[in-house]
Amino acid sequence: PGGTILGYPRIGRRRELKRALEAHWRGAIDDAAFHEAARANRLADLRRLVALGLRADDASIPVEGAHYDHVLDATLTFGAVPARLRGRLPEGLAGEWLLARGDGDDVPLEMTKWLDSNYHYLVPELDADSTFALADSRIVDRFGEAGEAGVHARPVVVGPATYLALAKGTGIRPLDLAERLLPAYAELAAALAAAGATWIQLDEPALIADHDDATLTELQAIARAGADAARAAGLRVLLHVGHGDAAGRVEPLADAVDAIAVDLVRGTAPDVAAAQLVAGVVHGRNVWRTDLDAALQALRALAERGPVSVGTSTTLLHVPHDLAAEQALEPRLRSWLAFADQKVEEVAALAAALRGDEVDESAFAAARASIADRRAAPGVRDGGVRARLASLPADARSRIPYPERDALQRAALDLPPLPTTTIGSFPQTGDIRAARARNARGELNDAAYAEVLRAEVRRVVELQEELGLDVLVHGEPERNDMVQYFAEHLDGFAATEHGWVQSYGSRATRPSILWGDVSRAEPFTVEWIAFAQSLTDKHVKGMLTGPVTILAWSFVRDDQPLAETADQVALALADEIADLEAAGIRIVQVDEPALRELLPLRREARPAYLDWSVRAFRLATAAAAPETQIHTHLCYSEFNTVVDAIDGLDADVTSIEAARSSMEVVDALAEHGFSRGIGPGVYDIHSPRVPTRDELDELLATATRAIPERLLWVNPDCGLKTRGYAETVESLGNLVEAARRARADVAVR
Ligand code: THG
Ligand code: ZN
Repeated sequence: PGGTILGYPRIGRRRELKRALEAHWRGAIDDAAFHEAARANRLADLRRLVALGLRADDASIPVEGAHYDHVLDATLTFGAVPARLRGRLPEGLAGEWLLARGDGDDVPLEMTKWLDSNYHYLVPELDADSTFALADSRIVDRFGEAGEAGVHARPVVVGPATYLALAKGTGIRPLDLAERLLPAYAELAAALAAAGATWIQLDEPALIADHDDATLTELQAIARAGADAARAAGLRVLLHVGHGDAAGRVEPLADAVDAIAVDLVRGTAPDVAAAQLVAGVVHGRNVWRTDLDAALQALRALAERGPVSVGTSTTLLHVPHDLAAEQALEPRLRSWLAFADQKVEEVAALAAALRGDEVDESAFAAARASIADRRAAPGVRDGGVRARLASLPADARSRIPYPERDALQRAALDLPPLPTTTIGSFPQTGDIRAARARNARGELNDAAYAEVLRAEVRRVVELQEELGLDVLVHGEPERNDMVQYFAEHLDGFAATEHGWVQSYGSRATRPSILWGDVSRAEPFTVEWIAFAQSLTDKHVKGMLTGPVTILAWSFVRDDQPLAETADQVALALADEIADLEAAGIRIVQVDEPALRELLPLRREARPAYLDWSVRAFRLATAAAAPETQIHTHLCYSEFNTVVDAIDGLDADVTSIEAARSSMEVVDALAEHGFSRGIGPGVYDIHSPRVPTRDELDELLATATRAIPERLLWVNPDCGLKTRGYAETVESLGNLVEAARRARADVAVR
């Protein structure tokens, strides 16, 4: 192919797929109507890709089009039903939704992050009795359907090495099931060939992640066998890895495939002369325009080594559909950006230039001008921000030693043993969302909207007092999304109107665009926290999002190291903390749920990441008075890889997810000798179930066995934003009682 992309957003330009999914789940549309909506969405995307300049006749256009998740599609395609549902998984959409969303006692497949992206996939559940066969025709059908749009497409499927590497095995090692799985890939390839397909794209990003040598060799062998199976059926194979440096990982596969798509934004080109190199020079993960001159130069250099074509560095799943939808974006900023559709045009322009025909000089000139303009634009470099960072005092990242702070805080805060608190957000009711939407449409004026929010804060504070919680929160009704809210109030950021990126299933976020030097013009959380504090004698926590999470959930400028950008965000947060303190707030929580998420896939890159991320957090928090208690919250359980970093954050209190893993993390912390305040979540907020008295007692007892009582806090796993009020009230009531019983036990001992 002349130019290609490795994947395209699937949720629809106006989130049509989200609407169809949720309508079907509500029962508002039937199966046929859902399928029709999903099909129309896929066909619209294919036509769009042709219009944008991809060739329709030579498998340049990928077709994937999952309803919910592409890993789930592989699970369904190969009939890999989890043991607990075997023999009773409903046919069709009902079965698909059962795996994706669960129903009653049938829990859904676990969801976890796709490599180092913000996309969450459904984890295959495999065991010794797992079998695989071509059980579902969706991949074949979608290839045929593309023909209706006049597109001879390239079907995409997760490759066997990656499918197994991302699976969870019970009683077996998933990779040991390769022999059983591969024939199912052969069946799929045969069916595609019979339907007229000429190429298949096997996504094998697992080849890029961190593995010991033996595992890497094994993954390579499985990927090769998958390619062999496809070729045996007469298909040509595009092996797509993406997600970092492919050099040293894919060379042994070069003779087994026809083309290899690699990420040249974050990696180097492997020497794969036997196969065509699909050079991923257009960034699939960010939204900045490509430097077309530099890309073309790189492509020409590669072309001297062997056959080359133009590609994106990864699928475009991780960027929004189309910049053209962003009419409210500041025009100058807009001129620096490329969303999925603009990236397709970049690929097409580069492909034409590489072929040597029809060089679109205007595209190259526009890219050149855009990059020069961005470099020189006001706000991209702010002298004040830079001067402040350059002249940080030597102690800007350290507080006095924890034991001294701890003594001061105990005296200042007067909290009971095993203090109870929540993570920050309370249920976002339909009323709040509706008021926000009406305010955005201009139907509810700002004063009236603020009154709705204040009424909610009042209700949340009263509720917490009634429940008897010790450290209160204001509930965050004013925040749409924790990162977006910050981006809207800090200089250097822009928000989009329609820039949705799928997070999981029907859910999406609109990542903010961090384009310039970051600073804070004026306080933006103080008014809310101070209002809540005025309603109670208990302490109200200030609630902030940490620098790493703000970066992780935004599209971040690519013209300086992340460490530098993180430090700028940190200083803006430090300013907010200072103002919270000045308003009388004694406890401030700085959340870093994404600390683990940004952790590089490759081990060798981790120390540098952990160093800058920890330093940024400390810069945000170290200027707080020693009496001010700094909390942080992290949203995951498997955190052995970052436990040193958590320690390095030097927060006074850290709350973490623990209930779902029955407090396993507590042992890891105890082993590590963690010596500051810790709140292992005793209640799993990801489920509407109300935790029982016995469960809470049991989890708290486990925690008190491993962690000194003087360090222990009692809190849920995470924020309550997605929960309903009824279950929240009941659960928190049980939590407070459990803490009281545990306190009594402690007093007896
Ligand atoms: N904020 C941001 N990024 C995130 C999370 C977040 N990434 C990781 C994790 N949390 C992803 N989880 C979710 C959970 C819910 C939703 C999105 C991501 C969600 N979205 C609404 C939807 O799709 O309908 C839209 C919300 C909105 O209006 O902004 O429910 O918390 N930045
Ligand atoms: Zn959380």
